[in-house]
Amino acid sequence: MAKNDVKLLGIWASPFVMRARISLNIKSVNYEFLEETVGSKSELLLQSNPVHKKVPVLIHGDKPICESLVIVQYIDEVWTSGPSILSADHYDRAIQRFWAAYLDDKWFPAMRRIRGAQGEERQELVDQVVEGLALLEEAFGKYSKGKAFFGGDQIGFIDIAFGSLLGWLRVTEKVGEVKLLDEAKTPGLVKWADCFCADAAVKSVMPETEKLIEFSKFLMAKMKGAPSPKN
Ligand SMILES: N[C@@H](CCC(=O)N[C@@H](CS)C(=O)NCC(=O)O)C(=O)O
Repeated sequence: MAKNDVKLLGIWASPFVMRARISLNIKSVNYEFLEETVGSKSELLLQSNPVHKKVPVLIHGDKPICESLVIVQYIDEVWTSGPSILSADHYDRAIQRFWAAYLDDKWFPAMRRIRGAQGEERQELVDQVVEGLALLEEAFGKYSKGKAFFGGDQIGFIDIAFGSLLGWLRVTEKVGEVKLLDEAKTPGLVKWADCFCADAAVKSVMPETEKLIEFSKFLMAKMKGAPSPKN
């Protein structure tokens, strides 16, 4: 596949964009990364994702594919010669999609609200996120079967869906001064997070926590016209 046949519209700090990048790395697909400018949407983005106008968008040849989890599944189905991301078993695939949907619909929205919340609302969000991590710890024990990843020996669909959120989890822990991934309560996930971030497919695209913190400050100050920090 020529490099120009695959393009990815994204923003370096986006956890959703990271899912596509990790998947392309797993499959050893060359691609061109087209960085969007925060606060303005390129013509190509508006044309490629007219419904949500969000990144990531994968452009394969001249065909756009939107929504990070759809993109990961597309990559898995198209580049079959690389390691599989979803299981071959139908039930296991359903379970993997279930947890990815839980992360996107429930867990991540609660986690991202912690930093801006206060008092009782904040405590409720922290409790919700910690409860979710306990469920994920249990799921990890069940699906990893003693191996490093939810997907077993190699990174799979739940690993990508969840692992891409780790950078922003760390930002919340640091800026929000709250411990979420805890060695005592979620020892399996703590170990899993280390393995995930150390994996060759992830290392080059997982931003440093300090850079994400800078970026989140920039987002908050965006109205004042601060320049965008680059990865
Ligand atoms: N559900 C989408 C979420 C994508 C998303 O929220 N992307 C953000 C960047 S992290 C975005 O493009 N935001 C721009 C906007 O909301 O206008 C996915 O999984 O791809």
